[in-house]
Amino acid sequence: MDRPTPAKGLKKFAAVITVSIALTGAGVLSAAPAVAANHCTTNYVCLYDYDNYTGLLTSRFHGAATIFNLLPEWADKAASWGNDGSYDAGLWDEPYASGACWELPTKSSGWFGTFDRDRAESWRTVNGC
Ligand SMILES: [Ca+2]
Repeated sequence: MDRPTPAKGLKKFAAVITVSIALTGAGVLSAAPAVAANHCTTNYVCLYDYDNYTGLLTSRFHGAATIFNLLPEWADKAASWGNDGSYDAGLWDEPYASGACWELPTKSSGWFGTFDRDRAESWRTVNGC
């Protein structure tokens, strides 16, 4: 007669736990791509027309300290950003680094939100605000 010994039962229980952990891990991994990913190229800072990093308005290489005013077709339009550069970028509400400033930390991305969207008009890609 082949009856399970307590030791065999314990091994089976341990195997079930291992499988459960593996499945949980797989679930976490499969969820990761669902997190909105910005599509900015490495070492660039990108501004997008819409939330969720779509509708690329413009991108700029990191480390540029000169304040650039956004061209009229890009001004007051940014709704989300991605900073894939190695420095903190600064983005201002008005031309020539005036008005409110939003700091875009290195290796970050996000949305401006309902109050701050469609306002940015000048920027640099180093030194933050
Ligand atoms: Ca503005």
